[in-house]
Amino acid sequence: MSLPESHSAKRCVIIAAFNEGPNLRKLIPGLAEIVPGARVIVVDDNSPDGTPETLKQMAAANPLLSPIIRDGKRGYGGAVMTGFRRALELGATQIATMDADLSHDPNDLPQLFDALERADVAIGSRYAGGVRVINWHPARLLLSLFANRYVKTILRLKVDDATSGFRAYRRNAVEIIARTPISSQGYSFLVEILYCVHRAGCRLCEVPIIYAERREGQSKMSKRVIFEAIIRPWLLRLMPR
Ligand SMILES: Nc1nc2c(ncn2[C@@H]2O[C@H](COP(=O)(O)OP(=O)(O)OP(=O)(O)O)[C@@H](O)[C@H]2O)c(=O)[nH]1
Ligand SMILES: [Mg+2]
Repeated sequence: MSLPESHSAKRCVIIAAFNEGPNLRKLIPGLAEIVPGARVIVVDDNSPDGTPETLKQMAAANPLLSPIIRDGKRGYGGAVMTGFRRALELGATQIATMDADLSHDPNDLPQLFDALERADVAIGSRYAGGVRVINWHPARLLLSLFANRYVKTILRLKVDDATSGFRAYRRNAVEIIARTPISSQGYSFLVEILYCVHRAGCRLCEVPIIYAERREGQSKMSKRVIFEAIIRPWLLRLMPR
């Protein structure tokens, strides 16, 4: 009889962070209780707010925390890819990604990991079965809803939230992503890797979550990110298999 996927899972949580010191100080200590034994990989781009020092201090007292400090701000997508590679090296079988800004509730992590019993990728979804977003400006919410409808139509993805960065992946899905050249950075990165695993035949599922707007720190949303989000789905659709 085969054991359930979660029974022997080696779990990793990847957090991309830039200038998120105060948020990381709130987020990281609680993770050990929520996902016992999980490795936490924080990929920071040498944040000028002193996050690298904070992470080094925290790691000295927490053997499950592995900070990776890159040599300058190089984008969200590359940070997550660096985290994926480290998680694979560490032998992880289930890998989650979440933001550092407390928009993603770490208490949802067990549900996301458990959903890997029935899928290769579990998406923490703001929009499956209704909208669950707290404190977003209506214009921001409309932009996000429109972006999702746009992506879903062009790429024929059967999910309601293709731009959520709160996800859990089985190792096989991360291996597929790691050996694929991924070119986007902002939200498009999340769409591109989802499309990549979907095309490779991975099963996707959505787990409803509540998303809260960040309280501290600054958004890294920019015009460049929005422009990329408009163009990229077409480039992906035209890409040969
Ligand atoms: N290492 C690294 N992390 C980044 C970079 N850009 C963004 N991040 C992190 O990626 C996560 C998501 O970025 P946010 O700025 O929250 O972007 P967002 O969630 O799309 O925007 P908001 O809804 O406004 O918060 C956060 O934890 C950021 O700190 C980057 O260039 N390098
Ligand atoms: Mg955010």
